[in-house]
Amino acid sequence: MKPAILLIEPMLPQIEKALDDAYVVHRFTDVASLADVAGSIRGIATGGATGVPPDVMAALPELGIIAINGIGTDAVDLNRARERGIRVTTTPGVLTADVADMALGLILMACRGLGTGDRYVRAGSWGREPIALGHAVTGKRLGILGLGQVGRAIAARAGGFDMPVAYHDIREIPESGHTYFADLAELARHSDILVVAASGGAQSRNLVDRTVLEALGPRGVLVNVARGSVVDEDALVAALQAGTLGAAGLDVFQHEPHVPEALMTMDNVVLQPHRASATVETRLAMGDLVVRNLAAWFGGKALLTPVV
Ligand code: 8YV
Repeated sequence: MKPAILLIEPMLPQIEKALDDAYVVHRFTDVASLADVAGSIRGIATGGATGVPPDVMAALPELGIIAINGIGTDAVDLNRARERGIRVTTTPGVLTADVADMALGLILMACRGLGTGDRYVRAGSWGREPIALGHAVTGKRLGILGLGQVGRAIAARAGGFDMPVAYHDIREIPESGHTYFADLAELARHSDILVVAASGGAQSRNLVDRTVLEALGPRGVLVNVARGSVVDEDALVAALQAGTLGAAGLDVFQHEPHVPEALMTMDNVVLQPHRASATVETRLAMGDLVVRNLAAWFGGKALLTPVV
């Protein structure tokens, strides 16, 4: 008999088919719907931002593995998982390039006003009214918050734009060759563009606060491809409204899919619906890792990419 798993967030049809072939897959709607099958569920597949709600984890006595289709672990209680002996896997490496590409895309859109230009052409304004100039990207000073795999991939791409790179992280990474700032506000003051690539969770909550945004300044650009929780969203909206921050490119938000109403009408803000890893190629590679991690666990073999 096939073992049972819970699919909390939908995946590509090919990936879901592979799961259906190997398991009895229960698609999550709410905890109450789990009641009848909870005792049979031994595995979970879920998204990085979605994770596993605590009441769902608590409702599954036989749970042995959580395979996250992403690199973020902030929506899964890793301590509780450790206590219960539940293994947790993520999908590192395979999404790095896409997320870094998204960061560069948001930088280009925010600085060069690509969204504004697109809307201007579509509105038939070309030839009828002027459009404001954008700001150059090449040569601008780039600050990166979080020099992990994604941060380093962003730094590598910035080299193509002759951007000097500096960063803030928990500790200095001398082999990176980039300038380290132990103080995030100092990094912001030094940077024209600040990209958030730090992982979410309690330790990074609201790291980018009013002080950091003020240090980035009225010509500064904030880009976030990590987690909305790393940026104080109220402070961000206030800074953009007051003009103490120049522009923003945002793929993630504090309470997704909610986006603060005030951002919707700002021409100096570029908005994306949390889709930095959302390409066919990458989602296939991520899904494949989810499938292989689950198969390894159910087959009693070593996990490919465990975090717990
Ligand atoms: C995905 C993410 O959008 O990697 C993560 O943690 O948040 C994103 O790559 C998500 O995991 C898919 O739902």
